[in-house]
Amino acid sequence: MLQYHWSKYRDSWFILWPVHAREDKTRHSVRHLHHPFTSTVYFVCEHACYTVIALLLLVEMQTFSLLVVCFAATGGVYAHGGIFNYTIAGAEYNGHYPFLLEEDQAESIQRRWWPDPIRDVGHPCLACNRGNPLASRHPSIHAPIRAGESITVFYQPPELPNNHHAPTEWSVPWKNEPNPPMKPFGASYPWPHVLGPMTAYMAPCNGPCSEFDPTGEDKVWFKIYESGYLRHTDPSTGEPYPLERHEAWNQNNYTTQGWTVTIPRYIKPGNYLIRHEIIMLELLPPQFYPSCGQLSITGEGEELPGQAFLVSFPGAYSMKDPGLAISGSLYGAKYNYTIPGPKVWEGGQKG
Ligand SMILES: [Cu+2]
Repeated sequence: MLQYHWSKYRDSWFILWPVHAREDKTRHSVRHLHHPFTSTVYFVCEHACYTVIALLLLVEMQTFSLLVVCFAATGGVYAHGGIFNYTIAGAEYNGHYPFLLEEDQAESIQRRWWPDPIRDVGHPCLACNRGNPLASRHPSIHAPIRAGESITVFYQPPELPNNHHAPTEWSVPWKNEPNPPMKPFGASYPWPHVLGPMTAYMAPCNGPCSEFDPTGEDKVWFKIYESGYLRHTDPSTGEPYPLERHEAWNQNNYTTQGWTVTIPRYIKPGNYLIRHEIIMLELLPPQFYPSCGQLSITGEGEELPGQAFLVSFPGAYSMKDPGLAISGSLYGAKYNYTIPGPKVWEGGQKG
């Protein structure tokens, strides 16, 4: 039996594990944070087992310390997150909620997604994620927006309907998928990650986006937004926050308040996919959380990026990219970070 400490931090339950204790990197459900005040490694509970423990511990919190014996137990239940709602040119759109059956939901602008992350730069669903069970079709709705207007996305899960039906079968669309994949937590599970870059890409659908496949070797994607390491100064030290600190990343703000991206001002009108992506760098391999929404863009622009800005998914990333190779090693890393992928297309901002 081992001694653990529990604490509530950023609305998540954490377990404090002595730093010399066993480090199990094979279990994704565990993530590590280096506490600034103690030489202790935090392991975040993402298992249902721990949710039960956490509830039990609510009673015991005053003691701030107790014995836990089932830490090694692994459930099959994971939960992560993604974009649940969009505000596009001032109009609100529900996303396609992954913890509800596809046929139980109204049409959405969002392609069906899966909160369990993608962990491979070569994953065939890296472009637009995948459903669980897999989506049987793409949405037909496109959100209207003028070039130069903005889109805000929200990672807070909505309340579940009382009598919702959760999926009962799991999809394993690829050999490297975890088995079993995520089982939805619904509204009980807010976005849990902080450390890593945020990027947004677009791809022209050249017709209805419901008939457009943006995956594979075709270089159709270009980046319109990126935010990585902020290099903000820690007032208590006068030094930049290191990469392991929440304050060093924009996720710290946007995934709770909404993340706003502006459509390039002079982009050529038409139907486009917009792909928001957060990469989680705390573990190796890194975790990719892409999500795609369908837009119908109007405006007077005529611009599209040149070949140098275009990438494919998969294909845009390599584990040799410095911004991905660093995953799992943020602690003690230097004060810089290189966001993976192509340069942001600035063309829409000229004029
Ligand atoms: Cu996660």
